[in-house]
Amino acid sequence: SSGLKERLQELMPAQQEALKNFKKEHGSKIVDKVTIDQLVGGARSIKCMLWETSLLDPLEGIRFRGYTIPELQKKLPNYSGKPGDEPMPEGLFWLLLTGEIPTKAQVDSLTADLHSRAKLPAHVEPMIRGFPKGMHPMTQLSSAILALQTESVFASEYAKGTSKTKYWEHTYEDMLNLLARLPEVCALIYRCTYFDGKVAPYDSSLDYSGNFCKMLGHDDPAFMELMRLYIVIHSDHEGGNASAHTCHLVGSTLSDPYLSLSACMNALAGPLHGLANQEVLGWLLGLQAQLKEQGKDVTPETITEFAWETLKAGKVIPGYGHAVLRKTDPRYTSQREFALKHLPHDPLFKLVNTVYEVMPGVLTEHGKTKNPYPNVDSHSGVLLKYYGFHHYDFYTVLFGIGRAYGVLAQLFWDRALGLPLERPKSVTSEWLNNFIKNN
Ligand code: FCX
Repeated sequence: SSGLKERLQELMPAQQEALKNFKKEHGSKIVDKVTIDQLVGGARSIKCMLWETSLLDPLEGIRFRGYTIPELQKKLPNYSGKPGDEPMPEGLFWLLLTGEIPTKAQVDSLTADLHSRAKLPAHVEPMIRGFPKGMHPMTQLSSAILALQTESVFASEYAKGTSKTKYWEHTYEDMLNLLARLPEVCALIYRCTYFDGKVAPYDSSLDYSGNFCKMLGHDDPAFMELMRLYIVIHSDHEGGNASAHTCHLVGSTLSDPYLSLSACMNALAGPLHGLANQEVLGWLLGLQAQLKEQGKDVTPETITEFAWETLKAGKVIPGYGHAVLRKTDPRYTSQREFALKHLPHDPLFKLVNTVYEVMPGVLTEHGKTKNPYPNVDSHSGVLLKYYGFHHYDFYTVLFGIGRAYGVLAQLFWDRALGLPLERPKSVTSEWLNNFIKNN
């Protein structure tokens, strides 16, 4: 064992007690009000959920257990031990769960624990191999996670009549098994969708990300570094975003972590959410192709023209805007810094930079979006493509691996804290009309 479970067991009683007492003392205090705009408009920014692992500030961006991305890059252990290298997702997971920065030895033992749990049940590989050609990789991922559910400890212990006080323990087992099995599942999807279906053997001498890249067939150490950063920055973005909220909501019915994570992936697969990273690369390549066809150079003026064509066609500019953020996403900035370090002369990176120069102005003039700045999805495809990973309808699967780290860590605390079934109130238009008449 890595010691993580024991540490959580030590931390839990105080957390449970603190929440119980806090509710008792402050339970009736009002933290927010709801306008009709918010009620009709997707519940934007209503504070109505407990989410311990991260918090999003509209201007500063995300903090994971209080730490910004640059702070994580400094404090979390990395694979090489060299300062400046990217943090390991296993270390982030420890932090998300415990609120504590782990040592390298703790991270290594968690890596070893995950490796020891990685074997897939026998029915999953043939199922993935049998998926029809053309099935979107996110559909395959969500289905494969559901198929893994036969192994759920939570579901089988619940069926046997386990006590509420043990939910956390079954959730812990499921979340580690599930994270451990995702690399092979994703590698199978990737190799079967785009190649001959051969997957490199599992390599437990590497860390989680290194082995994952190798199984995908990309064993460049720089790509492994990118994957570490990629998983870390995509992990968690507080609780209200569609994928995180879905996991939390489904889990609140005591559906096990497999059922909850599969549902989370279906939310992530939408173009307004995680699918935007594939849409961004499609948009950039479309821009390049059109300008080439017209014999024009890529300049701020030609990009502006192309952006307006997109907007006038009634479409969004993928990778720009955000439901909460009102400034450039620090997840974008960290990827930009990675590019400046590893691929400063890449033509597509230069294109992304020029888009970044003009797009806030275009979107401001367009006058609709509340945030004209880039989000995480605006940059990720360019980095992946640089390393020869150009199958862009697979990009959201990589986002999914990252997201699994965040939502499963919170799902653990949902069960450890005994959070209840989620059930907000809806109303009809008639109810609203009556409300207005009477108020
Ligand atoms: N291009 C064009 N129009 C945009 C826009 C963009 N990038 N972003 C927002 N708008 C429009 C909206 O479509 C909406 O128009 P409407 O009034 O006609 O419906 C108006 O501006 C107000 O939207 P706003 O309040 O600013 O944004 P929302 O909170 O409703 O939506 C998302 C946020 C992210 C969905 C929106 O900005 C968008 O569609 N962006 C493009 C897709 C994208 O990049 N998604 C990924 C987001 C994220 F990082 C992730 O989840 O991965």
